Amino acid sequence: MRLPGRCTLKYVAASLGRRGVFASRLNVLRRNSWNAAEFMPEAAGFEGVSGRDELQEYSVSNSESFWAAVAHQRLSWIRPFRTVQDCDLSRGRIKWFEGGKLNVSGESSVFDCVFCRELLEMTCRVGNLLRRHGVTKGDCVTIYMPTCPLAVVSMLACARIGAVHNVVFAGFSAEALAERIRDAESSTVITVNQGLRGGKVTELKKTVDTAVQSCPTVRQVFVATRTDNPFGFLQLVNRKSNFVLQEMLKEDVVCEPAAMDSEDILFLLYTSGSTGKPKGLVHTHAGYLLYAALTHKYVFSYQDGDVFGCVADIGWITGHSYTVYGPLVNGGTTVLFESTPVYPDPGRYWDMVERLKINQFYGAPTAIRLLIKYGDQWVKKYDRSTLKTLGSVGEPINTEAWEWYHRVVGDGRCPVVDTWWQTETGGICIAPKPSDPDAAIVPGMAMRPFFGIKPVLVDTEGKVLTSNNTSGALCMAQPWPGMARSIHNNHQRFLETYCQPYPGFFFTGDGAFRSEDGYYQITGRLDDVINVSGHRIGTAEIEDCSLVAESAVIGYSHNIKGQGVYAFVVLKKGVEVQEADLVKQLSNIVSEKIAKYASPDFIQIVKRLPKTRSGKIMRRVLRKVVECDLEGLGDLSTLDDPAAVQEILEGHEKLL
Ligand code: 6R9
Repeated sequence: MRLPGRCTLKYVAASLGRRGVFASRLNVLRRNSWNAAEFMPEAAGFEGVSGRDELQEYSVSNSESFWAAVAHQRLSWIRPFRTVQDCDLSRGRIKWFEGGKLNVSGESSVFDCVFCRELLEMTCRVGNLLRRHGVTKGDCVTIYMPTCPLAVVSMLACARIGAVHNVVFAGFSAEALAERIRDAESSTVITVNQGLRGGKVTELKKTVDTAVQSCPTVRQVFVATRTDNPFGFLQLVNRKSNFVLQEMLKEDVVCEPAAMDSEDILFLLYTSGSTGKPKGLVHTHAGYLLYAALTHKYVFSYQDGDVFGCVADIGWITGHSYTVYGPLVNGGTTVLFESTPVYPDPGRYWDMVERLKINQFYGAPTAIRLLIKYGDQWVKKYDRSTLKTLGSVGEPINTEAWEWYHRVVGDGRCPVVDTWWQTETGGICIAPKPSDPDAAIVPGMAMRPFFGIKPVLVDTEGKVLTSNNTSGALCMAQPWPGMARSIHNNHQRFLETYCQPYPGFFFTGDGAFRSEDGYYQITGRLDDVINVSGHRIGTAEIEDCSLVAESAVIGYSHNIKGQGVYAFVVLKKGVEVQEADLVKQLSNIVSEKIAKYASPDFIQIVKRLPKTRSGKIMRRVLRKVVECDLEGLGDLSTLDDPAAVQEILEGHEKLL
């Protein structure tokens, strides 16, 4: 029997049938009786606030009083905060709840549940292990593991001892991993001997071995055994290598949680930007945890005792906020999904919903689009009556996918929430819920800002667009506790990317449309970032990989992945290769340097790229060629050499 208010980890291992269940009660939030409240019990003290819209209005115009009340009531403070906020967006200064101290993995008030105890004990053991091996407050620990209990335990162990975790998606290559370890100046890496995903074995330990060769800051690597395959220790001069699982078991089950300042760093998470180098976004303890917990509770109507099924990998922000921190801070039950939606068959998600009695399911449109192709029978085979809310994240959800999700998966009775947010925002910023109970949801629209969020649309001149039925650059007009504080070791880049494009606002990099009714619809990135199966990748990162003279990478519309990668390349002079060989070679290079998902779907070899007279590649022209929109090619008079376009068009036709 599941008891309300216990944190439980339900682990769906890659190999079917192997399932562990772990749980813990995390101590940040005080339990509250949410059930009867239509909106937020915390809002009870706000004068004149009775409905959803009034609360929204109150939360942005009385931001200090709103966040103070929520933080006081919802977080357990070791020491209460002195100030609510000290923010200046124009200077990239963002501080919340200063003077406060807390620890997310603080000792539990309720440990009568065996699974809660198991998770806490493991967290303490790993915490002690790390401490004994010299990891101290503020040190960075890189976690290169698939979504599994030990990965979550490692994250929580870092939080417990005040170390900063840096989870790197286990699909990233050795080179991409090394770049992130070096940038984070990580002293310690935690990995598994091998990963298992969708029936395939991935050699994670070997990848780490390769990566750490070029990472002088790494003192030690801890390895957990995920498969029975034996592995050897890598010998590095003056460095250690340890075996986490065995060593951990020698440790004490009591590990004193460090009292963390609100603004101490909880984690770094690398994401792609429009230049080649990935950026390590910085998230801090109090504000992030509060925001993850609050959005988890209200966007998904999460109730005590519900089982939350977020299938995102912990290597992405969605896994951090809605597989790990949001549900656990809310004392809830969370599911760890380590596999793929089609292994061993396309019923995998719904089989899991039936077996684990999942109440909220949160996934990506790319998976939905893939599953549609296999037919409704894979869904209908399983009992989905426990489902209450369906969530979508990571990329725009097209109407067909939205409707199938709603009609087939949710039997037409579960609200579908299209949630817009980013690694930078820490948690969901725009979503159809919470809403008044009878308010309709518009398919494919993220719709409403969350409490405390004030979106604005800005035109190219920087003018705020006040009317509805208009599109512009999506910015946030005021800070909120969950937002990133900086880019690790590069605050200047943080300022340039987010704060300076529209002074006084936080620029998201996305464009949006605001409807006649004032609802938001995300229209896509405004920069050179593309979104492949919900994974962000900078076109410049791919371009930096190639061994060719010059390349231009663009995103094109792909019916499953959302966007695919199309690369135009110019070969070095005198290079004699078979086209097919080169295409294979380049794909391999991108897989090795970044990850498989970033590998181009199409590579077109061209003699030259269309450029302006000042030498800028005209990506707009390349996009139109790929979209086969000749009329949309527009004004080509600024082109340096108009013949380039004709050549490219001919080559493109051949490729198709
Ligand atoms: C949470 C996450 C962020 C970028 C973001 C936007 C796109 C995310 C979306 C969406 C349309 C949605 N995005 N959710 N676009 N509708 N509901 O995905 O974070 O990996 O940092 O990506 O993803 O372009 O800017 P992250």
